[in-house]
Amino acid sequence: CLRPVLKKGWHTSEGRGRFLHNTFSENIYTNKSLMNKFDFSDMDADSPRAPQKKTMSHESCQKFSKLLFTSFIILLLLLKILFSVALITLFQKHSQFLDEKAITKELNHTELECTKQHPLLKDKVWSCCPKHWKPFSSHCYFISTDSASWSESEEKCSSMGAHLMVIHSQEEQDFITKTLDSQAAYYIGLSDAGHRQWRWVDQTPYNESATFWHPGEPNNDKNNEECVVIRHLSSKWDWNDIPCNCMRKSVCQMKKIYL
Ligand code: MMA
Ligand code: CA
Repeated sequence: CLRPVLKKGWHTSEGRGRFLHNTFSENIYTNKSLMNKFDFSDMDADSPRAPQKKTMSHESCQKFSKLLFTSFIILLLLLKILFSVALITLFQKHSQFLDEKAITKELNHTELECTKQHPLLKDKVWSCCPKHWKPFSSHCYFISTDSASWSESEEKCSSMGAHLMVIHSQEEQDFITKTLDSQAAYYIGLSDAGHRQWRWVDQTPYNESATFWHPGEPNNDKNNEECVVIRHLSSKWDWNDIPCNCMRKSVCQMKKIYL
């Protein structure tokens, strides 16, 4: 855009004033052109401080970028810390929940009745049985008053974390029979695994010398008596084999819980 103005100046006879004006214009245009060349377009051309302003602005911009970047990194770090803390807390809560669930599953009962152990037994001080269960020696006993088959009775005991009663001694049998109804028969945890192989539900060995069969039993009457009840006959509590599908009451047993 400089050239047309200069041409106008050279080819007219309007005099010195016009020429000077054109020269002045040229100077102005030259300056403008230079400024265009150096791309100061966004600055005030009349101000000598303009380039300095530009430098300051660039530095500020750099500082601002640095600050923004640092803030971003700090924010990222904070987020990372926050996320880690949340993750650890969540993991701890989950572990606690699993532990509680395991304890509940292990206990199977919400209320316990406990007695203080001998003071010499330091580690676990309390021995407990679930509420409504009877404690004897190292076990707890539950008398089921509804009748069921042998396997259903065992399943019911199992659902409470117990099994059908395993009789280890005369004392144990006497303790439990004191509380039973003498008109009823109760399944115990003894059954025929086949060919008169007697098996306790808790896998303790069948010890012939610690059995309490009624005289003449087990007789496997009609060849289908594979489960055992304890019943009161001839003023004595003893054992009889009966068919496993007979509906009878039962006694559940579990080990005491030590806390
Ligand atoms: C019933 C039944 C048997 C038992 C006999 C004893 C008739 O059958 O309880 O298991 O052996 O009585 O007489
Ligand atoms: Ca029998």
